Amino acid sequence: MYVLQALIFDVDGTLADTERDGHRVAFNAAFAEAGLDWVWDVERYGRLLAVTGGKERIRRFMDEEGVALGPNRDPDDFVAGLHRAKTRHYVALLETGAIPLRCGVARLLREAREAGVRLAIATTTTPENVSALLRFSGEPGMEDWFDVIAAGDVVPNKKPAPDIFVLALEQLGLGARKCVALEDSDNGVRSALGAGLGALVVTESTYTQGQDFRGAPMVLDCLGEPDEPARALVGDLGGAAFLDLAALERLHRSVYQPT
Ligand code: XBP
Ligand code: MG
Repeated sequence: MYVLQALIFDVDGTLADTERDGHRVAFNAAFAEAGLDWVWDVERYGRLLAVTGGKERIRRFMDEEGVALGPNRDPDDFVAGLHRAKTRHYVALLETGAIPLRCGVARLLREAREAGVRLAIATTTTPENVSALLRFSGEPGMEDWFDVIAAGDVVPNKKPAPDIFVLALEQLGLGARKCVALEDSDNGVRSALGAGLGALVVTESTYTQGQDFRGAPMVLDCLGEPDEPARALVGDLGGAAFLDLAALERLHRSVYQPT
């Protein structure tokens, strides 16, 4: 029986490394479809990722480029239309199986489920994207493994604001001290810590290596597998090759019941 009662997962960069080869590609496909000559290369997209939320990111780009729409075009409608097209392209990309779950994710989800530890999601991305990722990159029915999926525009403020984690905790009906959060980015770390989730594991992703994860008691390069050991950058796995529930329980205890 575990003291920790739930794991709250971020999606992009944590469940799967989606940004560079998923979202970015889908944005560019939506821009091309709309007849725009905008192209977000890997480097530019990396800078734009400082802004969470796809619509907000398009806005930031338009501001940076000084894009002015004609007097009869409503910017919100314009951005919302582009973003809907991007989501369609992103889901189609996931359907090809192009974006696998990260190393160790399916194993840890399965272990938690078998042990009766509840699962939740707290993400900035659009709910449709979460369903598609779990369906096409996970396994059938994986979406139902999660008691709570808090995603997208359901909260007024996106990460690094704590809103989405606060909502996930409310919907779980649990206090932060009963949970462990898993994230990949500095914005996500700020959000989780802001919601009181001190038991927090970061797995660095393609765009977040070397970011400022101050306050996170554990930072890994991935969750790991028996044949693909994880490397601890902050904290330690006690000699284990991968992060499992026992390691999460130790982390939880070290944060909330320090000796
Ligand atoms: C990361 C985000 C999202 C995605 C794009 O989400 O900031 O905006 O980059 O998805 P997470 P949308 O909290 O899971 O790391 O275009 O649907 O916003
Ligand atoms: Mg993320």
